[in-house]
Amino acid sequence: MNRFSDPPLFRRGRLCRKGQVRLPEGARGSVLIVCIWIVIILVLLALSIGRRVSFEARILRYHLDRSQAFYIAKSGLERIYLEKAKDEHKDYDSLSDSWSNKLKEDGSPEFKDYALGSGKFEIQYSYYESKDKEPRKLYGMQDEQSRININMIVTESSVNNDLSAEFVRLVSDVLDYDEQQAEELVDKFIDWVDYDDNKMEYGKDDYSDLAISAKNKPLNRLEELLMIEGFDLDIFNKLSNYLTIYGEGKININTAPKEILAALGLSKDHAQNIIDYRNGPDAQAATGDDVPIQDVVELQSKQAEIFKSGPLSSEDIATISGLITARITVTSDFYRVNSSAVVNNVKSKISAVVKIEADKSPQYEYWYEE
Ligand SMILES: [Ca+2]
Ligand SMILES: [Ca+2]
Repeated sequence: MNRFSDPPLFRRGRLCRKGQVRLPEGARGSVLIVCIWIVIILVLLALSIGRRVSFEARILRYHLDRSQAFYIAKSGLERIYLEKAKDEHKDYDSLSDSWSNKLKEDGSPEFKDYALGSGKFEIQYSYYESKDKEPRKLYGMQDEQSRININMIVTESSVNNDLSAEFVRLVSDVLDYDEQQAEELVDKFIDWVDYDDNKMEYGKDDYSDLAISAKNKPLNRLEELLMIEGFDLDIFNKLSNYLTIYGEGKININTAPKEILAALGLSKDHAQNIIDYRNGPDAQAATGDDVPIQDVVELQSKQAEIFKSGPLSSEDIATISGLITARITVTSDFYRVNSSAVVNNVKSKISAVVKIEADKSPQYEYWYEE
């Protein structure tokens, strides 16, 4: 037998069987403790890897849900544009049209909780009829031409005095200002956007005290009003529902709130008459019995039915005639749309202002994702 064939493995150990070593008592305990530690470390490692994998899976799930929610919100936009394209009344746009507030047979809104894929979307806005009435939630697009476009007040070379007078009337009505206070605010707005550095009577074109200068260009966002002296958040919030910077300027008398109709130069009674007429017998906007004004000339031809507060004076007739010629319409090309979608509690929202003309693809004026 080779003397090297079965060497003792440990000098202090005792050979018991071929290849095995019996350790002393103390050493055997140490090996057990080491083994337990190794097992503990392996378990902790497995737990930490498991946690990390599950965390990453959750993140991945969130991103998948978020991306699905975005595309569902986007589909919501396409769905409501289809409603506009299907609109049977091409000659007029009103609050009872299906793009504004479509109701299902059971009376519930079509565009609330609209199921699509693994989620749902909702298209909604607040309809303001007048400052004395609580706004109402409608499910559809909002007519941007129910608002005054304040970017039209100033051109590169001049101020449109008729449009600035409308803004003064609106400010005075909505903020309960007297004429002087309203003119001061509007003059400051005009100086901010007009192209020169000449101060209006009550305006402010020099902002060097704030180390800035007036923009001297049209607004790109309505929120820029907050840069102008005199406009604070409270004033902005009260006015912003009536104002826009999009569109070509004409006001749709089927969708405009009372304060806008009055700002155009109509008396408050006559503005209310128009709203009562278009709301129909149930005195509620965006319902089946609404009576949309189908042509601006109805303000003349149907004046007895529309202006129930009393016969029109020669001055009223002249105002209405002027509005019909240049300022009002019963159709709209510009719309505001808010589409929010939810997939597994993950939300995505798109807000947009879009120009929709017959037989043309929609063109975006504004787009915001959140
Ligand atoms: Ca200026
Ligand atoms: Ca109605």
